Amino acid sequence: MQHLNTLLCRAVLGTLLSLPALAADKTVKVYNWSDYIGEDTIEKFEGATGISVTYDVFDSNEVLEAKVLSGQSGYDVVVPTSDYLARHIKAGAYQKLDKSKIPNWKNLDTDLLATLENYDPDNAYAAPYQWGTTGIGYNAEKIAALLGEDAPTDSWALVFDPKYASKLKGCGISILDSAGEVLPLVLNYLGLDPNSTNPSDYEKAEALMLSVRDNVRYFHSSRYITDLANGDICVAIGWSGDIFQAAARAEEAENGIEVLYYIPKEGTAMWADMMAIPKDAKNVDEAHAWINMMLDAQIGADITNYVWYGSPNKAAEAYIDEEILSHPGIYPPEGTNLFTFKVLPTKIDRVMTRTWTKIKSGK
Ligand code: N2P
Repeated sequence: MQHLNTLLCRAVLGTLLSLPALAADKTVKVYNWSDYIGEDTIEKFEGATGISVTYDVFDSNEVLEAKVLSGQSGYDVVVPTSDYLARHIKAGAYQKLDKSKIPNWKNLDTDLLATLENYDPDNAYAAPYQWGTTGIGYNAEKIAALLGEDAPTDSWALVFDPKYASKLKGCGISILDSAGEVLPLVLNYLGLDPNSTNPSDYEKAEALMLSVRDNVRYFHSSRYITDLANGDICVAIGWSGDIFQAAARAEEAENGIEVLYYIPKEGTAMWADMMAIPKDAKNVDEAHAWINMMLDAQIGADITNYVWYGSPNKAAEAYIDEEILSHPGIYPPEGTNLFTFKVLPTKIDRVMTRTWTKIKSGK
């Protein structure tokens, strides 16, 4: 009897101790872009799966790349842009996805998946998360006051032509801090191939950037959201959804600031950010559960409705606000002048990094 009691006691204790321990053991470490998820997405995932989430953010592919290529990212899911993804796949940085653990894969837009095969053949390593464009966000009132009728609010000239940029110096210009994001835009503005492999093209881009450098308040890839919303800067080269989020924040604050976004007529980059599982991931099942949940129609729509980036999820469209689906800045109409990033040779990559350092230091 005594023996049985001890056994029972052990069994009960064992259950009590091990169950919560097991639940607490289930975690997933996610590394995503800042300002890029729905308000309650993490909470919903935790509630539905019992997996707890460690969620860290970055604001540049370069920062993410350093971690991923070190082979010790410390994360289970990361979200590089498709051209960076391609490079990381070649370096052997990711594990293949097990699609049998991602039943929501069927929700994805098949045309988009076909395009993404340029970076990831057979879509073997990554699922699209959100996509968007890079463009210009500006404070409507300040630009009108400083440039009047002349304001080229349909062109990169607003920032890339010293004639205009010099007049905006005082109210504040910000530019994304990324060679890979900005140099292709400058090349494209100059009428050159945005994916040029000719080093002398980068000299031309450098010369143009140095001609406006003095007018630039800062290079940063996330701070502009708050600063545009508060009126601390008046122009930003930034990502579509981030600028719409700045506009929404200004509206909520009722501070009288109107933030607008445009895709310059000379053309811009359209990109997609991709969910992938690094080789060193410790929680591979949980990583698949995360990816699967992000591809749920309602969750996908919640994300887009909050961050105002395009959704790769066809099934989500039924739940996405009409205002977003019909917005030309989010779902650009046919005929919009758009290009995509290509994977460039390592040599050119180095040229870009050096060029960027020179531009930022102003020398
Ligand atoms: C979100 C920025 C994501 C877009 N803040 C960059 N590819």
